[in-house]
Amino acid sequence: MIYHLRSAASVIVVMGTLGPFANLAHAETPRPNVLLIYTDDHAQWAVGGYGNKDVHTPHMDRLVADGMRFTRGFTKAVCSPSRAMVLTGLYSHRVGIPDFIPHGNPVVSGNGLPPGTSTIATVLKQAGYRTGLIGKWHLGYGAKFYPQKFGFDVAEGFRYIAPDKEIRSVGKIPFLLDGKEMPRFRYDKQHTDILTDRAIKFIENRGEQPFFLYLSIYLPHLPWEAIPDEDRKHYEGKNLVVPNLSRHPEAAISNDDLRELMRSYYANISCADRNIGRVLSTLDSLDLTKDTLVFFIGDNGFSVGQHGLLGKGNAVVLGTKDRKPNMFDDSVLVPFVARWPGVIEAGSISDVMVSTIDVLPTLIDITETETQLHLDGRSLLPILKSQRGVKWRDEYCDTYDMTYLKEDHMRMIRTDEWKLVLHLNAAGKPSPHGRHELFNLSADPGELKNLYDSDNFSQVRRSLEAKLHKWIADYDVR
Ligand SMILES: [Ca+2]
Repeated sequence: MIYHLRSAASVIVVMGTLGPFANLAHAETPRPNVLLIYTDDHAQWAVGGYGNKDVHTPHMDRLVADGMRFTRGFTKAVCSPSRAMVLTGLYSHRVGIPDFIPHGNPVVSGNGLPPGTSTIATVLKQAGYRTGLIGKWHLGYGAKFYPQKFGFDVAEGFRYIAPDKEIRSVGKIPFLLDGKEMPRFRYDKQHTDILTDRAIKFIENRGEQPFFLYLSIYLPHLPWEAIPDEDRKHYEGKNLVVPNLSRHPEAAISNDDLRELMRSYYANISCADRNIGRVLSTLDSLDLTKDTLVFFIGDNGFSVGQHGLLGKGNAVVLGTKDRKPNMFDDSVLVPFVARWPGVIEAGSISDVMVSTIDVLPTLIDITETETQLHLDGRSLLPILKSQRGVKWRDEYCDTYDMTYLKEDHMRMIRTDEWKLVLHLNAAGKPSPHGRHELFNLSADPGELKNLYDSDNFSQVRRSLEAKLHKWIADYDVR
């Protein structure tokens, strides 16, 4: 089912227009628990419930079967800005996080979510929820950026980008428990199993309040190591389907090696899936499933051979160290699933273009929280309730300012049929690191044929450019 909306609307307007539905939801299911499962570098194509026959994801597939699957769920092309968007309901340029925040860089390691920024946690805490983050934060490293400063009652995980090889084996980077570093924390099993133990404990200790749990799983982010055999066994000896590299002679890798990479990517996803299953079982055993709204979303997409790349918006050309700044669907399209028994029809599918910026407005709508926040996203509640005739956005625009590794400021507009991406330098001129792109997604969903310079499509290009420039002006993009 496809809905259309012509104009942007602030959350205040959305709340006003959706009042009756919100009241209905409130009366039927007052203040559900909210579980936001965020996997890391997880492309939409890498979930069984989205049609992948190779990957073993029975628990993600259960969420798809029992809830609503969005076929066009967008987010940012890399980690930190994606996390800013889902937590704040704002495009990441609004909070000054254009790219991932590297902890090894002394200049930018002082960056983070601006103190005082409202998040899902501050809003739901104000509404009476107990709030928790288990897992990855990646919105700043110093004490002023601790998750507790942004509404989280509980925060456990690692402050850094991703646990690396060391942390997986001997735990040299301290584990963070409630704002206190635990340098002697014992890593007796895979960190996702440890974090899931903590998530289950958070749910079991929920008390009388409804809870908001942001379960931010580090997988399947690189490096792909130390995954338990029980998660690898699904792929042993299997002739996994991999992208055809014949169109990408620049990719310096054999098909066998590419298949091995795919095996590792899938094993990491299955490890995440198994642990998601443990959390869902906890909800079942505590009789909380029907009272819990679950979002399952990837923080950004990923290519394992698509476009000849390995990675996301700052992917490398396979087998090389050359970076390819991009906003391909494989980098910005993610699994985006919502389950709320009794409210969301099981097995429903929506083709509207939604984004992680829509999550917080949805939660404000559902909980009827009074707020003066002006957010970029809009409430998904009428779509989740399969209301007919809902007006929705006709196009989705976003940016990705790649500022580390290689500089390229990308500006994207995507409709059902077309995608235009401008690649600019810091001065707004064409970037030396990427050509402007125009793809016909109906004829070329793999975004392989760039039509930007084709005279046959110059009218389409100009129309999209005009809309994109209007969005850039309306949303204060610099
Ligand atoms: Ca990521």
